Amino acid sequence: MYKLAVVGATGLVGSKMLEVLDRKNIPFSNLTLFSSKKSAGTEVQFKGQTYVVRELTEEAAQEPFDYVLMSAGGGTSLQFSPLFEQSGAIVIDNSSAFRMDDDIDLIVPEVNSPKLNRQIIANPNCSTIQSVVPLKPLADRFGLERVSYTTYQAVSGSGIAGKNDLSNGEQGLAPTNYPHPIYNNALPHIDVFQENGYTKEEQKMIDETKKILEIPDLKVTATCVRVPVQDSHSVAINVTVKTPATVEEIREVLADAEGIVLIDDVTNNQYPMAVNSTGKDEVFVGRIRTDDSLPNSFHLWCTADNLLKGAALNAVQILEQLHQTRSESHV
Ligand code: 11C
Repeated sequence: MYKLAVVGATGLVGSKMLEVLDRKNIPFSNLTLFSSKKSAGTEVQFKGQTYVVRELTEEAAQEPFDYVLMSAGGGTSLQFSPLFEQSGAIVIDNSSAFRMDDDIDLIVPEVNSPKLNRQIIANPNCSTIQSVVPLKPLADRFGLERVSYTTYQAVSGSGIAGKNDLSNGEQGLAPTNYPHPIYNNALPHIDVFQENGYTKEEQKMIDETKKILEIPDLKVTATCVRVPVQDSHSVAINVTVKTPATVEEIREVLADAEGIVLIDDVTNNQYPMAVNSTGKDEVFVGRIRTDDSLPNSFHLWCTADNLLKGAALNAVQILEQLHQTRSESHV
């Protein structure tokens, strides 16, 4: 039985982590909830018990935990994750603070497993997670040459502030989180712009895809767009494979893959949609067709709940994966 801590327990992703833990069979004996000073003292119900959220301090991060689910932003993670690690915990961190460090595992359980050179495991970016789930079985079967992403990302990716901008915009109020109204609009701008003209979100998709799939020379590009959708990200994936494939073969591979639901029946107007992905664990894939402008190239349309598979669920699945590995090694 493990001692588990959830950091950022009152945020959108932290609350989802608790929701997912509630329905998963992970044996922990002791749960501690942490937040910033501002939210400390909040009472949270979990499995019929009331938990009072504690402020995360450097002292608290030196208490003995087995696992820490961390969803508190990059700065907090940089400060506290190494302290939890030094005290013996394995930290599963939802921020981007450590993702691209060479000794840090960046994990999507359907795709790869941790090597644990460090006891901090990074949970990838939400759009990247849902994209590599279908790309991995295609990489294994056909090899990958090039990937081009265009995303249609929900406002919940920006937390409560993003959701408020959309609902307030509907009432005619000015945005406070985004630089422009998101209501009735589409913003080709997620996270900050870099010198190369790409946003940080686009750069994360490019870099993280190569790291998770372990294909450093994969050609990847991305355009990330915020759309007026409350929950669930959609990604248009254009992929060039290395060996010839047919649409039927791509469908077969994806239909058999773990964590994917194929919805691809255009004669009956059936394809994945954000509204149908919300609240679901799987990644939904459809609109599979050839891209006739390039050899061996295909279009896929992929949706997933960005707070579940894109964040909280993936983090808890990493915990399950670790638990399973530990149980097997004790057999
Ligand atoms: C968004 N994808 O929708 C972002 C949120 O790399 O963990 C998550 C950012 C990240 O705004």
